[in-house]
Amino acid sequence: QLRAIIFDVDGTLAETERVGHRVAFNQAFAERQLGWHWSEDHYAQLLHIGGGKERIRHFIAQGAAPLPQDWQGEPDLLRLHQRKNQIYQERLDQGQIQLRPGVLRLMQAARSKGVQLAIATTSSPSNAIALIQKLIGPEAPSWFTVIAAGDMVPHKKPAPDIYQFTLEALDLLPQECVVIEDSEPGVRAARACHLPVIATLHDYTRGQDFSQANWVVTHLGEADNPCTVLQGAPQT
Ligand code: XBP
Ligand code: MG
Repeated sequence: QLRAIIFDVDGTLAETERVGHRVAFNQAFAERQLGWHWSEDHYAQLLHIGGGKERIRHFIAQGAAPLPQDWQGEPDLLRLHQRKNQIYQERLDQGQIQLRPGVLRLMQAARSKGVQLAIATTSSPSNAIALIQKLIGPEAPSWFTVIAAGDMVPHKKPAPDIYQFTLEALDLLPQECVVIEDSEPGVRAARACHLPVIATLHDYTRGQDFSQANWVVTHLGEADNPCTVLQGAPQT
């Protein structure tokens, strides 16, 4: 019996990366006069690294990023990331980001049937909460039994930590839940915990390997915008 739906946030609830996080990273880089710019193609590759701080660290470690003379390492990186999140949340407030089809419908249907909702995201808790408050409503955080996010666990997706944490907090078995994800690292993280996964595709993750997902769909679908099932049999 289905007892909980666990949602990823970025790419799953909304397409936050292209017009949200990526633009915010670039603006924070420009403000700090770093001369760095993440194009859409480059960012698609960087998305394999979960977490904003980890993504910047990886970019620097690749050696292609010129560092200014006064760069202080980790404290500077943390300031840069904090500023990125501020810009991201301003963009959210300005209405630059919308929910994907079917997300709200599925949440409302689950709630009406007593199925719990949870969030398991690599993104910072403040970003996840700002997104659901802005796009669903100020009371929306109370819809979720668990909001597991960011640094609450030591290792980010594709490590299974955030899904393990969410399962323990829900106190449910994997087969009593279903996960909605949009990326290969996210699918791998959930499958490592034996959770069933529905992957909803979008342009940024379309080329990734979703062979581990139980179902792959174009999106969650609305009455006037039905989804297409690309992998796995729809359950009757
Ligand atoms: C999302 C991410 C995040 C966001 C930025 O992954 O990887 O890093 O890009 O978030 P998922 P922060 O959808 O699998 O959770 O900068 O707040 O870390
Ligand atoms: Mg995602």
